[in-house]
Amino acid sequence: MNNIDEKLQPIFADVMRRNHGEPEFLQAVQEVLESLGRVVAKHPDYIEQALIERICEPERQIIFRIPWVDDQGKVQINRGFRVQFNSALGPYKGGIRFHPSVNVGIIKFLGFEQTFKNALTGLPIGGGKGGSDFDPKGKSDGEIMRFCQSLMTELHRHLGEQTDVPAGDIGVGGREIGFMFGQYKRLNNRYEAGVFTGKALAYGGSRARTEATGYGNTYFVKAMLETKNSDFDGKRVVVSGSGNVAIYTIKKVQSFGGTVIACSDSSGYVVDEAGIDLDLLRDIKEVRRGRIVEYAQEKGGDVHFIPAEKGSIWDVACDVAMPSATQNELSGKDAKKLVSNGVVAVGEGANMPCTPEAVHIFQNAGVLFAPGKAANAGGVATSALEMQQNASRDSWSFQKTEERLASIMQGIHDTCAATADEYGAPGDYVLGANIAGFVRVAEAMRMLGVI
Ligand code: NDP
Ligand code: 2IT
Repeated sequence: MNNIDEKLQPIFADVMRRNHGEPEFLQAVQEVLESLGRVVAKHPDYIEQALIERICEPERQIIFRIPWVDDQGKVQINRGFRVQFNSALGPYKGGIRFHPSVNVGIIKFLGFEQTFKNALTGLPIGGGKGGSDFDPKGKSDGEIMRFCQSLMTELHRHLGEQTDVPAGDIGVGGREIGFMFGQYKRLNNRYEAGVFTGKALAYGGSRARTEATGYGNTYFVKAMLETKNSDFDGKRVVVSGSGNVAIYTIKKVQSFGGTVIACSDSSGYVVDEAGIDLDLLRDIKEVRRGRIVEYAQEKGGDVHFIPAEKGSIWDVACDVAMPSATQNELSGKDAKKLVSNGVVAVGEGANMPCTPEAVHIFQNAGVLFAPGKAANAGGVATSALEMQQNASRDSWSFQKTEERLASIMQGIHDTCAATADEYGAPGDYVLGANIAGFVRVAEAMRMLGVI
């Protein structure tokens, strides 16, 4: 069963009927609807005007074939997706994910979350997400390029700086964005810098975009700790993953005086009680595209690697947990362990990394809990700053861009906290984020007629 208000039960039943077989999408919708009971009590017209039903239905879904030729000359086929979820606040905006687990339900859940996240930034961006079941692991640069070009040969017709603006996500970083933007530019014969974000500085990227998601989550957790007169200084922190979000979370936590003692990839995790050596981690992950076990092998001493099948990174005792790998990576069992080990704050760097049971356990135990759609919004917010720089043919300093990011994150924190207070649930950042994001999108949609 669920905790959805009875007035909203028919809406959820309909969403389940229309999207069966898409558990992640239903999980994301359920979580938002569980927060909206108090909103419809105040605004019955959201139900009368079918605003909630409309927000749960993507505006457009594109599914396409991606044929490409591997280094052996063999033809390979992958499936591509772009879900253009909601454009009430601006052009569709959201990343592209390359991972073998990608399917339409995963991209829909991400596009749905993105819609509210983008609304929370206060910037003019709608919500969308894309991806492919392509597995970039072990592929050569030439294979990655041919794949990205083939993907863009279809996707380009659906994009545009005023229409739909992708960026990176799991498996998509600067290299892939360069290949996709390059192909878009050829096909359209236009230097339309604002059609992609996460670009390299050399061709229209923004300073601090690479760092933005991890830095932003760290600013958000810092703001939560401050409400309890606390900070990162001297705290033991565990960050899962070792990709873009994880690496820059580790960097910012360290600069605030915290010690990150563990990180991971899909094969397992490493524990380094002295604090993760960021230069070594970045060399392994960003330069060599290696595996996390190499960190333990190269560090030696007390540093050890635990394979994924032998244990969970959430068994490591810590004060702050920042899951930054993937959806549903932190279970109810993991949450119980973290609570029994004394965790005080959790900030979701990834999208929906904690299962609903885990969220419940944290909130019931009084742990400060920041949901991804608020805590990891710094990435997309800085993407919007990149679009702003492209539109004005400008390039800001790192300091100016980071200051904007920090103030946006403080603003999102304060909005979530104030909304939770207003709706009678002080300290509930999940409720605050869901309501504040939803109301912004719903109000814009209402003014635009029946769209
Ligand atoms: P990366 O591809 O750079 O890194 C992903 C990391 O997570 C890798 O360490 C990867 O390990 C691990 N991982 C991925 N899938 C799984 C899995 N199924 N099981 C265990 N580990 C896994 O991606 P990002 O850092 O960009 O993204 C991480 C999360 O943050 C995602 O949820 C993404 O949606 C979210 N996010 C990203 C933003 C961005 O700007 N990049 C913005 C906001 C949210 P391995 O290499 O072994 O696969
Ligand atoms: O999940 C996300 O917010 C992202 N992957 C970043 C999206 C973006 O457009 O910068």
